[in-house]
Amino acid sequence: MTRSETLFNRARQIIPGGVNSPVRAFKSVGGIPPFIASAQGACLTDVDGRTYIDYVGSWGPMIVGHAHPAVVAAIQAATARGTSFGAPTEAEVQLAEAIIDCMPAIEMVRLVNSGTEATMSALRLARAVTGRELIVKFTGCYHGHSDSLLVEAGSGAATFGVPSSPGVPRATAHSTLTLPYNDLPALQALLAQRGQEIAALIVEPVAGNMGCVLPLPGYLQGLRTACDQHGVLLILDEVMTGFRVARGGAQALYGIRPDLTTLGKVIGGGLPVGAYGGSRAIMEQISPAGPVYQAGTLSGNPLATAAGLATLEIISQPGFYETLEARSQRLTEGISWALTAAGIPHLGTRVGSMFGLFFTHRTRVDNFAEAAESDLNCFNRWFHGMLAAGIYLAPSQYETGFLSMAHDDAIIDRTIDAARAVAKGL
Ligand code: KE4
Repeated sequence: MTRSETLFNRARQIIPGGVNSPVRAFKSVGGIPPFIASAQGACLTDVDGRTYIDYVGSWGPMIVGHAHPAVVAAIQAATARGTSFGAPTEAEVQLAEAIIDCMPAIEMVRLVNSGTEATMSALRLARAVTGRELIVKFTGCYHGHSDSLLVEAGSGAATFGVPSSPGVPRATAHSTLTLPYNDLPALQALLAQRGQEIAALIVEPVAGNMGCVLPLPGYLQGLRTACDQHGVLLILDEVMTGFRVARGGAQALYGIRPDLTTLGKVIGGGLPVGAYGGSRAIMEQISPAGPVYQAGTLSGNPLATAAGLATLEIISQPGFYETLEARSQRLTEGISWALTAAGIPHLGTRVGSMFGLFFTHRTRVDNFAEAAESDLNCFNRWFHGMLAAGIYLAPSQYETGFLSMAHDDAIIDRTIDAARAVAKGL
């Protein structure tokens, strides 16, 4: 029995599913998740001494690579000055300024501890400033686990949501309407009918939680226009895309100005940071400046802000995104060639250094229903074949892969070689 297996058995006795976040348990792909002992650059090492090339990157934060010397040094220096004060610090001001410098739509920002807190707070704020109660989300998009967002489509599109988890009150789910992603007419019809009741719509500008699904041309601009026509706030959930697909996030890449933006992952550099921001007029409604309450013991934590600031400094260096783009393109093209050579039907998707792979005959996947047509058995064989070859991919068809600046040409070549060998056996 491997040490990971021993630890997993021990963990399952005292932690639900043996993990502190469900996707880590490998339930959809099967098998025992490697317990990680350490990470460096592009690689993870598990407790049995096995090393993997990592394309999960802690689900997005590790864009500069694991244990980057500058990030480690910043955290170590902050630690020596004390780990938490529960009082304002200069680093929080600096991180807020760094975020605002990259995203002009954000004039004011509040730091929290996770993406879930960011989206939950942004929705409360949107309801408060509009005086409306309904929200709209899109099937297949994930925005964290607050009650309003653990909702799936009801009987038909645009009907009231139903809880996607036990414990979510029906009344809460009833306040969330769900629509298919990339379907502008469906949104326009809903807003024409109920726009005056809707506070906000929240959307992943590039969907990363149904696999990697891109917005259709004009879709995001269409959301913006539809929201403007009905006084609905547009919340871009950039927890995953923020500072990932571009330094200014998807809103810069696609030229969309949201009313509110939610952030996480990269801005914490691997430590717990989330954030939400928008215009001064909206954000000044947040306590203590305004009446909308939101708080957090460890919000703006000195270690987390140090890690975030060090990370944002690295990604702001000239050529960072251009290099990441070139490497990401070479990786995903190499994998696709390997699968094509082996005669495996697939569709690769990518925006910047976030990428997906569907085992499907489809030439496009525009929404969750189409993503769900993929061959999950083939995905699982692919996942385990690559894991055995030392390549650590996201353990679910409905997740997204991430590159870091530490994924150099040698790492990418090794990955493509592994893909060639695994593809032949699919
Ligand atoms: P957290 O609460 O996990 O920090 O962020 C929630 C969240 C919000 N918005 C988007 C677009 C997200 O992708 C996430 C979280 N992403 C998942 C990965 N698909 C985190 C991994 C996990 O749940 O363990």
